[in-house]
Order: sequence, then structure tokens, then C-alpha cells
Amino acid sequence: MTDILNLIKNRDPGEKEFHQAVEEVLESVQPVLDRNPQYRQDAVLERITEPERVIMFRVPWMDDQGQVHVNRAFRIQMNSAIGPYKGGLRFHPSVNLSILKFLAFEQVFKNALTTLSMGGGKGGSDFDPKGKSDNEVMRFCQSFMAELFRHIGPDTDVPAGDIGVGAREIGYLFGMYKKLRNEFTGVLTGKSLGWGGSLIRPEATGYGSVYFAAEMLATQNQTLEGKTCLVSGSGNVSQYTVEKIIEFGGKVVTFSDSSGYIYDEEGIDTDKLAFVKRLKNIKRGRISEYIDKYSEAVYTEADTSLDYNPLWNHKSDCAFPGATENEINETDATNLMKNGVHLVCEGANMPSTPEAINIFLDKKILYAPGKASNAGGVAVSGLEMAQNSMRLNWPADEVDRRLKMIMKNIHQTCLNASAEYGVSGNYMAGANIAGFTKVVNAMLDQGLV
Ligand code: NDP
Ligand code: 2IT
Repeated sequence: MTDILNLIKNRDPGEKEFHQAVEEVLESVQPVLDRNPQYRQDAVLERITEPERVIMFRVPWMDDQGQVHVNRAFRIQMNSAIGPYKGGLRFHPSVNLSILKFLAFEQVFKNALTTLSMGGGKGGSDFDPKGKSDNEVMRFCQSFMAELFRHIGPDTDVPAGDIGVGAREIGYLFGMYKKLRNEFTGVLTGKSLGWGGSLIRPEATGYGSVYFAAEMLATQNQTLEGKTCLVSGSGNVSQYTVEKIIEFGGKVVTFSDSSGYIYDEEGIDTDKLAFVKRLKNIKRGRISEYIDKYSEAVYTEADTSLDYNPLWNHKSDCAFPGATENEINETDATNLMKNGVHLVCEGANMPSTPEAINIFLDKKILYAPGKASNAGGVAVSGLEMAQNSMRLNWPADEVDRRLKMIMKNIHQTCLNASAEYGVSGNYMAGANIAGFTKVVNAMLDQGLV
């Protein structure tokens, strides 16, 4: 295992996020490798850590003043052993090959856990949609799709949203794909409801993660009722995480964005949540504006000189990181433990650093890794693909019922795999082992391709 990790690090020395994601999975699956010595001869680790294909392209676009800009874009087609490549597109200035490879790698195992037929992929660009007009975003999306369309398709690769890519962007991307191909197909998920989208897809990641948290609590005869919860982010995942926590009787006291966070000791109720949805999804404003309306809350500006995030330093029972990778470091994890948190359920991808995860595992709290707990989003994307293929739409309660069933099933799969390998209750090891085993077996069945 150290050999393969060194090989990867030497080959691409700058890709620290990718190395982090690979290292976590390789550590977890060591007992699987020990039980299956033939995996070494089949070089499964070398194969599973190398993308099947990486597409990198330039995206030229014109702003409203007539100035031309050039962004860099990628699509990582990581693994297609169990279905067409599937995974989101991220538009954020931090996007680079390392971040997209880590996300694509995680996606492979996450998608396997859903039990639906989806391989793993991820893509995006270092384009920053913040502060851009709708027309600028449209022109960027059209230029992006003018290259991407030749690499994707409903049976090849089906992108969706992620940070900076929501219903607006999916609409512009779909329009250009349809024009270029002259085909109306389910090539993207997260579409709007009137033209092929699935009910519950916008809600799915947030709802799914709370369903997963409820399953974890049920193993200890607990519920979310009366629990105080910290939520980071205020985008798609966080909004619907908060909605479901409120429905389950919990109290959420925080929301954040990259500029800072609000702490509302009285709790964020449905009216306050509706305000945040309008603020973020329609006005595209900053979370600091929350205190203009609700003066009982406190706003704290993000301070990069601190080595911790004060959001994670409040008395609470549960934490739902929903913003971005590595947003909980060792100090944050220590603060969470000190403040009484006994459940961390990841809505974001890889929000906890390896040091933070070690603290959660040492303390034996209920810790759900993103690839298990945030799989509801891609699971309902899979259901959107199924509905598109049938040219039928299921009602909301049908999709929600299936989402609940899938999250319950992933929870059980993680527990079973962790028990089988002697690490009972370690959801991270369970998720990695179960996802890895499914994908590797499919790869071996299909020969050396
Ligand atoms: P959105 O773009 O809707 O929201 C992202 C939120 O996180 C915003 O509040 C944003 O603040 C904040 N954020 C983003 N980057 C940073 C950063 N570098 N530092 C601090 N805050 C940041 O994205 P989503 O809600 O869709 O995604 C959130 C997370 O969930 C990501 O990790 C994503 O990969 C993961 N995820 C998403 C799924 C989905 O279906 N959408 C499915 C599974 C996982 P600001 O507005 O200031 O940028
Ligand atoms: O990280 C993720 O799982 C997503 N951004 C959703 C991917 C999808 O294809 O719905």
C-alpha cells in the first residue's frame, strides 16, 4: 500500500487533495487486500487510482463589457465499471486537477454504495460565478458545453451540479447540449422540473444526509428531536439539511458562506430558512445579510489568520459540514468534542481532515463519511436518469420513499462491511470497503480493459 501511494505521490506530486482521498481509502481496504492476494497481481490499486480518461480544455467567453476571458475546464472520467460516468460539475476559482480527481475518486465509491448503475466522474472549471450576470454565466456555460458535449451522453457520462452549479447553470448547459446534438436526452441531472428534472433532486443531498444521521442515532435509540445542530455552508446541501433537521425536531443554530457565519441561538425556524433560500438562490446575497433581518443572531467574519473555524466552537450535539473540503481540521474536531458533539454527518465531500477523522474515530462518536452520508444527491440523480429513460415522472413521495430506502440501505451496508472486517461501527471503513469491493469485482469480471 505504501508502494502504490508513493507511486501516486511521485507521479503527481502537487495533487494533495487527491493523495488525501486515496490514502484514506487505501488504509481502509488493506484488510480486503490481505484477504484477496490476487488483487496485487491484477494491479487493482494502480488501476482504480488512475482515471480512465481526463479531458482538459479552455473555455473562452465574453463578459458584458466585451472583454474576453479564458478559463480552464476539466472532466475526469474516473471509472465506468458499474455504469456510465456520473458526477457533478464544480465552478469555483479553487478548481484544479487535484480537487477534481479527489472528487471523482470519492464519487466512484459513493455511486457504488447507492446500488444504482453509475460509474464515477467529476468536472468543472476555475470560473467564478460570483458577481457575474446571468448573461455572463450563460455565455460561459455555452462555451463550456461547446467542448464538453463531444465527451458526454446519457449512456456515456452524465454530469450534474456541485459547488457553483445549480438549476440555472444546468439549464444553460442542457440548452447548448441539445442544440449541438439535436437530441433531448437525460444527459444532465438536476434539470428543472418542467423539462425532465426529478422531484426531490434539489432536496436529495440534504435530506439524505439527515436520513443517514437519523439511522446512526437510531442505533443508540436516539433521534434528532431536541438536538442542537451546527451546519456550515448555505448552499443547496445546507439549506435542505436544515429543512429536514427542523422537520425532525432538531434546532439548527448556524449557516455560513466563504465570507463568514451566523450564529442564531434561538434556532433557525422555517421562516428564517425561507429567508436564507431567497437570499442565496434568488438574490445571490451574502449570509451576513441574515443579521439585518434577524438582529438576535450574531455574524462573525471569516478570519484566515485563525487556525480554526469558530463556527465549530459552540455548544451542540451534532455537526453537519455542508460547505467544502477540509473545513474541519484537528483543532475544530477538538472543539467539537469539547462542546459535546457526538455525531458528525458529512454533507460536503471530504470536509474533515485526516487528523480530524482520527479524533472522531478515537472518541467513537457517530461519524459518517461524505461518500456514504451525502450519496442521496447522486442517488436521486440516478432516479432522474431512470425516469428520463422511461419518459415518466414519479411523484415526490415516491422519490422520497426511494431516497429513504437507499440511505437506510447504505447505512446498513456500511455497518455490515465494518463488522465483517472487525471494525464494527466504523462507517468510514465500512463505506470504503463496501464501495471498493463492488467496483473491483466488476472490474475483474470485465477483464483487463
Ligand atoms: P453550493 O454552491 O450550493 O453551496 C456551497 C456553499 O459552501 C456556499 O455557502 C459557499 O459559500 C460555501 N463554500 C464553498 N466553497 C467554500 C470555501 N472554499 N470556503 C468556505 N465556504 C465555501 O454547493 P453545494 O451545496 O451543492 O455543495 C456543498 C458541498 O456538498 C460540496 O462539498 C459538494 O461537493 C458537496 N455535495 C454536493 C452535492 C449536490 O448534490 N449538490 C451532492 C453531494 C455532495 P460562498 O457562496 O461564499 O461560495
Ligand atoms: O458530489 C456529488 O455527489 C454531487 N455533486 C452530485 C452528483 C450527481 O451526479 O448528482
